[in-house]
Amino acid sequence: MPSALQVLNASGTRHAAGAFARDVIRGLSRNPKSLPSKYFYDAEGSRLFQRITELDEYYLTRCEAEILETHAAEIVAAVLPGPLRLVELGAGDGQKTEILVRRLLDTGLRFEYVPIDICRQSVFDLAASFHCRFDGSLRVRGIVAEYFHGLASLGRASRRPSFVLYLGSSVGNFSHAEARQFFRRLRESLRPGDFVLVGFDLKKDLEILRRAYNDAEGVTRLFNLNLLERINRELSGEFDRGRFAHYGPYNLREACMESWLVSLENQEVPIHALGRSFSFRAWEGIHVECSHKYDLSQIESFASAAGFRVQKHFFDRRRWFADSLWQNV
Ligand code: AVJ
Repeated sequence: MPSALQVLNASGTRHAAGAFARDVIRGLSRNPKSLPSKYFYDAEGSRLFQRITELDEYYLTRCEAEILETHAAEIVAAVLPGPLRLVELGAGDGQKTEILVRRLLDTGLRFEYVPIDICRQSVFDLAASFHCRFDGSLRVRGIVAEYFHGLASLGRASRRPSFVLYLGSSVGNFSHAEARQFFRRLRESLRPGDFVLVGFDLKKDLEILRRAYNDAEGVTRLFNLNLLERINRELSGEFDRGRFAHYGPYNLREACMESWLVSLENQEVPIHALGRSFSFRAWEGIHVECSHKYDLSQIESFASAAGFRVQKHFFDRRRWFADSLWQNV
């Protein structure tokens, strides 16, 4: 296969600006106010998330890297003789993916790597760096799109079996109902025999969880505040970040870490591109994220409800995180 680098915009990104405006109006009109987590990831937000993954407190990324380092050979053996296409949903900087890519290449397999992400910058950087690193042996086709638009743009005609990576416990941002629907749609967009590897953060000591989302350096706080900054940048908002605090408690009922931005005073914030202002009472919160924590029975019920067969769960040595390998049967 010739070496190639391609970055495509799948349909669905064209109306992105309009969708952001609509979702901001909708979210800030709710009670309690909320903003969708997917808007964290503009260029600045993706950069801040990268910094989070390097924090001592944020164990998730290191646990998953350990899982992939330890079990790459077994994971690769389980998906052979395929795949001819390695798809990654929400690729980030690809550090963890590199481990699997090397293993797959070591088997002599020639395949295509397809990172799909809504952050244009992430896809460009990742596609370029993988293209350089594996020059000649890996075909890279980056797609800037929401996941299902990206998957649909791959085309159903191809005869290539796929291996889809959905790492990092990104699924944690979905409610359980949304996650069930997500996995069902994912299975519908795959062919029989295709594999998926899904990362899930596991339930654990609440103090470890609390620290992971309330780091001493305050990077998580900046990550959350970037959502308001993004409204300022893209919709001419007038949020003053000094007037909002970060609050990150664990919700036991839902088994998720919650992130809130809390208004420190009564305030009125104009968002000029929307032609209106939003008022905040002192101590009123904007809910910006849920990061769900799972146990194995939940993971297995997600898989079976969507029509996947669980091949195996892979763990780090502390069992803080799981990568679960499923096959579309
Ligand atoms: C990228 C969604 C997996 O929920 O742990 C990190 C995002 N938020 N710190 C997570 C995040 C605050 C992260 N995910």
